[in-house]
Formats: sequence, C-alpha cells, structure tokens
Amino acid sequence: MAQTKPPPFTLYEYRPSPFCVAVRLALEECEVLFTAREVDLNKPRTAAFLKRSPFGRLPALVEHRPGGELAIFESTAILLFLADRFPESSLAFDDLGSKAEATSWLSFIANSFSEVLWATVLEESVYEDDQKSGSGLQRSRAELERQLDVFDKHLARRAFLAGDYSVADTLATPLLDMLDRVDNLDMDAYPRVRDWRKRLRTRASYKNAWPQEKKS
Ligand SMILES: N[C@@H](CCC(=O)N[C@@H](CS)C(=O)NCC(=O)O)C(=O)O
Repeated sequence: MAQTKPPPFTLYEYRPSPFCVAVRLALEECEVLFTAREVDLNKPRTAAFLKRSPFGRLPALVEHRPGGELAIFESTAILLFLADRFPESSLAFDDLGSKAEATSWLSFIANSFSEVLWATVLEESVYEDDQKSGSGLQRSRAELERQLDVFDKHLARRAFLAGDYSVADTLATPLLDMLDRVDNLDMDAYPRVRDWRKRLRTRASYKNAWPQEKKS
C-alpha cells in the first residue's frame, strides 16, 4: 500500500489566540501543508513541548526535516522564518529594504499595537469591576485611537503597511478583528484602516484558514 507522507509542518496552537491565527494565515499564504495540534492551556505542558517552546506559549511551529526537527516559537519569529523559507510566496521580501520596512511595521504591531489593544479589551470586556483601573483604560484607549489615526494617515498612500502585502499585515489581520471587542469604536473615523481590514479579510488565506468553517 502506498505510504502518504505526513505534512512537513506541525503548528501547535490555541485557536482563539490572534498570534496563532496569524501563523495559520502565514502558512496559508505560503500554501504549505501542516498538521494543527490544539494545546489545552489549562494542562501542564509536556517536556517535549517545552523543548519546542521553552515558555510553554503558543504558537510554536515545527518543521520536520530529514535530519530532525526545527522548532520556532514567537509569532513574529515564525512569520519571518516563513517569509525567508518560502521565497516564492506572498510573504517573501524583494530586498533588504523591503524586509527592513516590513519588519519595522511587524515589530510595532507585535509590541505597541497589540499591547494597547489587549489592555483596552481587558479593561473593557474581560476584567471584573474590582480589577478595572479607570485611568489605565483612559490611557490605553487614547493611545489605541492615536495609533489608529497614524495607521489611517499612513494607509492614504499604500494598500498595505509596507506597500506590498507583508508579514506585518498577516499579524495585523487577527488583531484588527479584535477591534470588534472595543466598546463604541467609531471606525468611520479611520476609513482607511476599515478598508485595509476589509482587504485583508478578502484574501484567500483568510477564507481558507479554517476549511471546515464558513467565513463571512
Ligand atoms: N509574544 C507571543 C505571545 C504568545 C502568547 O501570549 N500566547 C498565549 C496565547 S494568546 C499563550 O500561549 N498563553 C499561555 C501561557 O502563557 O502559558 C507571540 O507572539 O507568539
């Protein structure tokens, strides 16, 4: 009987995590086959998993190579690895300049934008009243709106953060979806961000990321 080869990648993920969604999207952008393994955050991580992701966090990606496995943790590291690993894909960089530009935006999205967005969502819709800090929410909300304004102005001259579609947009995609969880955010004030989000959602990677589920 013919043996079918297992997919060359395994993605360890926690489905609701935007960082895991971004890696799934990147794998779709590269059109590579992978096995998805959901990790239960409530259970202790196995020693084998901690070898792949030393802090026990998701996502982690493993490439199965003839000489052994290559494990990568941290979504930004995984996205940059895939961009280099698949030079024919939409994630690949044309040259050092375009890599530098995309990496700048990727770093901002991964650090400043994601931090302020999480802080706002936690304060507004996750924390109990006794955990909330009114001044903390005001600060993060104001900073979130300031950042959206900068993105909006930046996108006046380009369709994606670094001109062409890049890993920065891949990581931004699930984080922009989190804006739905921010109370009374008027996206009409950021029309280019709204259109950018729409563009990202029409990509095949977004539609194909979860084959059994229909995407609106
Ligand atoms: N900076 C990390 C963040 C990953 C992260 O925070 N993952 C969460 C899920 S959203 C996690 O694994 N939490 C479990 C834990 O910290 O033990 C990345 O970009 O990959």
